[in-house]
Amino acid sequence: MKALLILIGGLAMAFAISLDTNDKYAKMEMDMATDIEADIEADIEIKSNYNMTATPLEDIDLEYVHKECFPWGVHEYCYFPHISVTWGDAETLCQRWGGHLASMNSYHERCFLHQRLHRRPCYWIGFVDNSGTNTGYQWTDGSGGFTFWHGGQPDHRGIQMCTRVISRHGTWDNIHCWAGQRVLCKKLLRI
Ligand SMILES: [Ca+2]
Repeated sequence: MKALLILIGGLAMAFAISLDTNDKYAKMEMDMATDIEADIEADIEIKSNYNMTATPLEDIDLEYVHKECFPWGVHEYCYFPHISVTWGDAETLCQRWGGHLASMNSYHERCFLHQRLHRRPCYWIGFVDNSGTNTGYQWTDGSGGFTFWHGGQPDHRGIQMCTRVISRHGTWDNIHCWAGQRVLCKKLLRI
């Protein structure tokens, strides 16, 4: 009887492990499908969004413009999801708010912002190549040390010199600075 109980217990455990393993494989397959879908969406976004019309900053009532803000560590981030401005106007807007266009200085910071922006439109960030060589990108807030370009980016050397984050994918794409994009700002919190 004892041997029978041990056998039944063993079979039950093997069945449970098998189910758990199947769940893991199913989740891995689902994650891979999601990644491929996000890649396709990001590629479509890269090709379709270059000529988005920008609204001049002076035509926007900054007192009432919609923004959503949230803290993370010693910084506060604000994104402006309902306006579309040039990269230069976006940096000006962030400076008026007390910061700069957002920098991303670590993988954790990138992941955090990706979670916040996931499935929203593309946003300007503060990475600009004033050298026109595609090798001189610098953050407007003076920070550095991390990049997360989308595959094949940065491209169009000397023509696309400003950077946006592709929100669906969390990767970066350089585009024409005069294109209209949403705005993501970052500033140091006063503690
Ligand atoms: Ca590009």
